[in-house]
Amino acid sequence: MTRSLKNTARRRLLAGAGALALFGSSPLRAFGAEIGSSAALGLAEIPDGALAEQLLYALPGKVPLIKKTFRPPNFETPVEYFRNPITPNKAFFVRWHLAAIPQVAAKDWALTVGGESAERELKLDLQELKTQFRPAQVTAVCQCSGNRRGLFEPHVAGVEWGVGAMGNAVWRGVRLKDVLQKAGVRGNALEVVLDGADRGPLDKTPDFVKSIPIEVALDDNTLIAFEMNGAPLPHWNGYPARLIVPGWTGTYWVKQLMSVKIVPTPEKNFWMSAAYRLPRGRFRTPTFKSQLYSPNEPITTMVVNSLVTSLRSGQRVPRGKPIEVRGIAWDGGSGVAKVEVSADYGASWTPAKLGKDRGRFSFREFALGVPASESGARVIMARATGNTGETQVEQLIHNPAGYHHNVIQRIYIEVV
Ligand SMILES: Nc1nc2c(c(=O)[nH]1)N[C@H]1C(S)=C(S)[C@@H](COP(=O)(O)O)O[C@H]1N2
Ligand SMILES: [Mo]
Repeated sequence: MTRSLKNTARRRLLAGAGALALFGSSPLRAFGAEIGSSAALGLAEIPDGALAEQLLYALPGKVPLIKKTFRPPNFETPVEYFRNPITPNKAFFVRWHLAAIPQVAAKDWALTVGGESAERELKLDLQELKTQFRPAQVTAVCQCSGNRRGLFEPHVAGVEWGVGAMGNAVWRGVRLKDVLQKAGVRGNALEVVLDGADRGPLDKTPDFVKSIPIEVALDDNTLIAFEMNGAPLPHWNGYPARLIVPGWTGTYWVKQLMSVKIVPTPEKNFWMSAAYRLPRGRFRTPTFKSQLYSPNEPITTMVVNSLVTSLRSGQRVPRGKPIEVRGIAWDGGSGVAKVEVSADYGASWTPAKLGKDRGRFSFREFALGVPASESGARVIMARATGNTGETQVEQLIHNPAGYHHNVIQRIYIEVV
């Protein structure tokens, strides 16, 4: 390690320690809150950034989560929960755009399937949905497009998420494909439009309606789920049924799903034509071909990413014992090919051991013991690569809405 690097590392270490000291004196001393600060995550240069203050709050049925906004409810999962490759329902993040979220009772709920490109209209209650179609299951990451937006430099507007606007669950339900085929898919079908029960007549925000390409709707992995990790979906995560679009960012995973329409033209409501868009060609993710009517394009699949869950910047670790670098990695559905760890600011990389393969849409655990025979400052980095060959970036790829943050963490620790 060069002298200047060592000095930088020390400064960061102190900055991280400062942020930790701040939490030490607060009543909200959960480790998740500490590790959630931008400095502790090794993802921001400034320790007193947007994420330095973390308020924990428990919604009904949830453990205390990091509160971003109350109306609409936006709550993120503290890092400590990501030590489990499956995110518990009670700790799963909550993201809504509209303030009026109804309590939906199973007995009152029905799903309407129709649209101009459907042969017929169906109305299915929960029992019919569960019994008329073959069950299907997938383990998949739901991550908000704007996860880590709060770490953008320069800053962008929106919910200032840390790293916890994501979760991994075993989703069980039926294939959207089977439901669509029961309604009959006409040859001119282009998109499938999804609407949930949430809407606010008093809200100025337009109703939250999303569409997906017909090929994605007909993919075997796209589900209408009514179970999450073996239990009914929590209210906050879309009870009684939601869409699961493995590999695609959370925005398409419409909750409290009420209406599915097969259509021959692109859906152009606000949530498709204005929100959740990226400058065209900036990322190497698949293109949503029917939505290319403006200079930007809809976000589609997630970019490859990882999160170290065993260390935080500012931490001191004992000399003579390997430094345990553990965490999770995921991508947009190709599956994690490898995770490499560096303890010398990226000069050399060592492959970590990957954990159990739960399928290509799931979090994949990784672990590596890094020798720590000498005392001094270290910079720990982890870099995931997907089966497409795509790897995490060193420099943020900026975009106006603050999506796709997958910058490699730089965690400053000290071996003592
Ligand atoms: N009905 C409805 N579904 C929705 C949303 C919403 O506002 N309303 N938000 C979407 C977005 S942007 C995300 S990131 C995910 C979040 O899922 P979760 O709250 O279960 O974590 O839900 C999606 N489904
Ligand atoms: Mo989102």
